Amino acid sequence: SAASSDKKKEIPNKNVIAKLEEMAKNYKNSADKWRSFGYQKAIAALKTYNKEITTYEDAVALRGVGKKLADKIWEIIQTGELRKLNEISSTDEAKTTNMFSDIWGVGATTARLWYTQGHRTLANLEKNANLNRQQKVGLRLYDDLKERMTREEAGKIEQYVKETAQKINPGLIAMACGSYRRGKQTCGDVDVLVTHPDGKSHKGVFQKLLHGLHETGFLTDDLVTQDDHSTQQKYLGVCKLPEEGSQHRRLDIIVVPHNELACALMYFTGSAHFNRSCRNLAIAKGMSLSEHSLNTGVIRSHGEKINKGTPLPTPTEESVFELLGIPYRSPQERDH
Ligand code: DCP
Ligand code: MG
Ligand code: MN
Repeated sequence: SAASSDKKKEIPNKNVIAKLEEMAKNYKNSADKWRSFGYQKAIAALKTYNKEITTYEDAVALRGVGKKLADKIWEIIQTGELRKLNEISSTDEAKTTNMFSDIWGVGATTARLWYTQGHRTLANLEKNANLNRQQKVGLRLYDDLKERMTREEAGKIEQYVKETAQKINPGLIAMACGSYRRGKQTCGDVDVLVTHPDGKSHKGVFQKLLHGLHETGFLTDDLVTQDDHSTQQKYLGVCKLPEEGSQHRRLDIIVVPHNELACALMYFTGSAHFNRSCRNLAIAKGMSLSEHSLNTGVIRSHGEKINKGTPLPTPTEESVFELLGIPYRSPQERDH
């Protein structure tokens, strides 16, 4: 029935994962990175497990989860709450560093530094802290950027970029990857991949596209423009739809050559956790996977690459899965 298929789509242990993610974030921001790693390992194990935890034994049996963490998982399942989280996140220091690290371009170290320097509010940071250009953008657009957008709005942003690209060259392909392609109902940003099927007409498009998007006022702020000697170009910035009342949204754009499309598409679709699993799988098979290619004949010594191997032909995402020796997974099935 529709109801049971709805249920299937829901992430198992959603509340447990959310609470453990909060714990990891709080420990990261309080400089306890080892504890934070511990929680991240448990979150990864839970996501891979992908079934509802119903007994304490289920929790202890999770890979990388010891008794103390299992107790916490069990407490969340039984009470819906975690007392330790309420305790560590309620201090003035935790609240302030969590708020600061939500600014785009601000990591845990900077957030803590500002706290020790006596900063307590965003207004105070704006007036007195030493901010770089990106952090200034992040702070100015704080409320807009920390909110996720609807899938519908992400689709409109994709469309806007696509139309601008196709005015430059009607043959260009522009598609939203990331959480949008994985079918999520909300998106943190829009990740647009641009390429051209003829394998050469993508060249020169990157700068023209950014220029076109700036010209109409669609792009409001640049964060990172990476146009070095790589085959792929990458842009991180902020855009705003021309509609009345629209908010600033994060937009990422990559331009890739067509022969790298499958690996770029797979990388940019994610999730980050899924990418990590695929890369580890490739390593275990003497290969290496990047956003550029899947290489075979890679030689490693003590984890270091001695020989980077040779790229295999990967005409489609399906071919990448096949070469890795795993069944194909649609984007919707790549959350973990
Ligand atoms: N990516 C990755 N490793 C990272 C960051 C990103 O492999 N450390 C890849 C996988 C991501 C994709 O890039 O899915 C896009 O990155 P985003 O940060 O935009 O993440 P998502 O689109 O998945 O989620 P969100 O809705 O939060 O943007
Ligand atoms: Mg994204
Ligand atoms: Mn992104």
